[in-house]
Amino acid sequence: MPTLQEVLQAKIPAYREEVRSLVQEHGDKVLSQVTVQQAYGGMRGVRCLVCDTSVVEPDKGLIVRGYPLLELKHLWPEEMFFLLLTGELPDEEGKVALQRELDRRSQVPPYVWDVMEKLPKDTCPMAMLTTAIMLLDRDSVFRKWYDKGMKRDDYWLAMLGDALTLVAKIPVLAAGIYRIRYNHGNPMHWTHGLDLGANFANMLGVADPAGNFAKLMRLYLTLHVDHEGGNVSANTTGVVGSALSDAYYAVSAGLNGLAGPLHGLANQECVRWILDLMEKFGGVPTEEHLREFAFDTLRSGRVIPGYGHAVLRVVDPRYTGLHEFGEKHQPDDPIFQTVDRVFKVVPKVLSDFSDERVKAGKNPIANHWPNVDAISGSLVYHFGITEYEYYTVLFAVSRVLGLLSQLILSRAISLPITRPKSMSTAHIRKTVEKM
Ligand code: NMX
Ligand code: MLT
Repeated sequence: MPTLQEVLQAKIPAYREEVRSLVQEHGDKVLSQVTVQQAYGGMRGVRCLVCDTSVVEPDKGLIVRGYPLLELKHLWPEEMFFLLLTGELPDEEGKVALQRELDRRSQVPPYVWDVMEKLPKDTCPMAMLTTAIMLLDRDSVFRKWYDKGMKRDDYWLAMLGDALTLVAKIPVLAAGIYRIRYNHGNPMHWTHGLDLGANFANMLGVADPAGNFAKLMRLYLTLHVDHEGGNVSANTTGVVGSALSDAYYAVSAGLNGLAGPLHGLANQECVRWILDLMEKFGGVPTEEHLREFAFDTLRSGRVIPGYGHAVLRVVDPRYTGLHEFGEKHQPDDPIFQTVDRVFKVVPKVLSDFSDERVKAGKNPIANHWPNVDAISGSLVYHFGITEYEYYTVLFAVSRVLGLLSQLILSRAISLPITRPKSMSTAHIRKTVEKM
C-alpha cells in the first residue's frame, strides 16, 4: 500500500478541484444566517466553517469520514489519523509504515527536557505541554521551507512533515511531563516497533501486566481524536494556522483552549467533583445524596462537569464507548460505580434545574446528557494515575491528531487567512432598529 504521504499526494488534486468548482459554481448561495442572539451567543449553530475530517451530528454524535464513531472504536489512534486525513483506512502494511515513520521521529531533544525540569514544580501540566510544543518549533519544516520561498501547493506537504513529527513526539512529551511533574522519575523512551497507544501507556510508567492500561490508552486516544472544526481547540488551531503560523504555533494555541474548564479541562473537573461527592458521603452515594449534591453545585452557580454540550443532544457516543470498557474491566471500582450513578440521577436534576431557570427568565440547559468528560478520568484513575490535574494532557495527546489533520487539509485547499467582521453593540442596535 502507498504511504500516508503518497495517498494524500494522489488525492489532493481532486480535493482542490472539488473545492474550486464548488466555490466557482455556487459561491453566492447562502448556507447560514446570523441572528443577534448568535452574535452574542458564541456563534452557536452558525454554519460558516469547513471541516472535512469529521462532523458532529446533534442526534448521533461524531461521524468520522462517514463512519459513526462507535464503529471505529477498535481502531488504533494512528489508523484514525490516517482515516481523518485521507478518508481511507490503512491496510496492515500502511499502518506499520506509519508506525515506523513515527519511530523515526519520536526522539525529544534534550533541551526540551531541560526546560521542563527547570519549570516551577507547581506549573500546570497543560502549560508544560504547550510550552514543550512551542520549544519544538525550532525545527519546523514549514517555517524553514516558507523562509526559502516554498510554493503554495507545497504548504500541505511541509505541514505534514511537522505533523508527523508532532504526532510522534506528543506521547513522549506528555508521558515525560507526567513523570517530571509528579516525581515519578525520568522521562522514558518511545519503544520502536510498538504502536502509539501502547507506547504512551508504557512511557507513563504504569505497571500493566495484563495489558489493559494499553488497551484503555488506545481506546481513549481513538475516541478523543477529533470533534469537527467548531470546537474551541480546533477552531483556534484553524485560525492561527490560517495566518500561516506553523503547526507548533497553531496546535499549542488550540491546546491552550482545550485547557479551559468548559472544554477539555472538564475531564479533571469531573473527577474532582466525583471524589468530593464520595468524600462527602463516605463512598458511593445514594441517589438521594447525589441529587442533593448536584443541586448544591448548580445553585452555587457552578456547572456539573461532564454534562451538557454545545452541539450534541444525545448521550455522547464517546461516553458509551468508554463506559463499555469500564463495565468490562472495572465494574467494581467505586469511582466507576459513582459515575454510573451520576448518569442515573444528573440528567433529571439538570432537567428540573433547567425548568427552574426558564421560570426565572434564563436560558434552558439544552442537553442533559453526559459528554466524554463525564467518564474518561474515572477509568484512568483506576490504573493508578490519580493526579487528575494531569488528565487534560491525555485528551490533548489524542486531539493533536485531529487538529493536525484539519491543519494539513486546510493548507491543501489553501483556505485564506480567517478574518470575519466584528460589529459594535451600537451598530447592532442601529441595524436591528432599522429592520
Ligand atoms: N451544568 C450547569 N449549567 C449548564 C450545564 C451544566 N452541565 N450545561 C449548560 N449549562 C447552562 C449554561 O452554562 C448556560 O447558562 P447561561 O445561559 O446562564 O450562561 C445554559 O445552561 C445554556 O447552555 P447550553 O446552551 O445548554 O450549553 P452551551 O452550548 O452554552 O455550553 C457546555 C456547552 C459544554 C460549555 C456546557 O454544557 C457546560 O458548561 N458543561 C459542563 C462543562 C463540560 O462538561 N464541558 C465539556 C464539553 C465537552 N468537551 O470535552 O469539551
Ligand atoms: C470536543 O471534543 O471538542 C468537545 O466535545 C467540545 C465540542 O465539540 O464543542
